[in-house]
Amino acid sequence: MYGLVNKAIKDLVVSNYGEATWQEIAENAGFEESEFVGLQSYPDKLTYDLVHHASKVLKSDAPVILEAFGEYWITYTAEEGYGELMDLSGSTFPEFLANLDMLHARMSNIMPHLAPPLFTTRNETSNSIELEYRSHRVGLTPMLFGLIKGLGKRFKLNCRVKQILEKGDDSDCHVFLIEWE
Ligand code: 1DX
Repeated sequence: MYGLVNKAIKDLVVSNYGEATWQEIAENAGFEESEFVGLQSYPDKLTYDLVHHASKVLKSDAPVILEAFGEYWITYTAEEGYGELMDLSGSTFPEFLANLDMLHARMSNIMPHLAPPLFTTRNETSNSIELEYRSHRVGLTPMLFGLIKGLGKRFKLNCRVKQILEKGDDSDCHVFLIEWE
């Protein structure tokens, strides 16, 4: 994944636990450089290792960290220069969700190593929507809960997210039911 992802993980850890805690996590994960380069592509394994070692050091389950990280990603990227990209992706919450592939296609044009998941929306009502999520990465559905909640907050909505389908033998996608007031 692009270094921006690892930078966001670092930023989340440093702002909540301080630089020393981050140093311990980075060292345990075998990351020896002092910084990540946001626009450089890194092996996915590094990101998984960072989450794994953050989980050990912070004594918190990996899914909890992934969910917090997903929520953080929305505000972090908005502040790191991708706010306009997000503004262009929809003026309402359901519209943004429906445009996720377009957002990723825009990024892929300039970031050829982007390996984004695929999203489809379905069964939209006035206060709910279902989101299909297909990824070639495993284990990241907890992050999706945080991403969706963080995105809802960006639209000043408090939403509930529940997973209604797990990827399995019969399906290649995870499905989330998203509801708001
Ligand atoms: F619900 O892979 C709301 O590297 C959502 O299964 C979900 O392959 C918002 F640095 C800049 C850059 C770069 C900006 F320039 C990405 F390169 C992308 C900013 C998306 C905002 C996907 C990140 C692939 C890296 C992936 C979970 C789970 C998608 C992370 C969240 C808005 C983004 O994102 C999986 C990669 C951006 C950028 C957004 C993503 C890669 C998402 C969302 N993804 C790179």
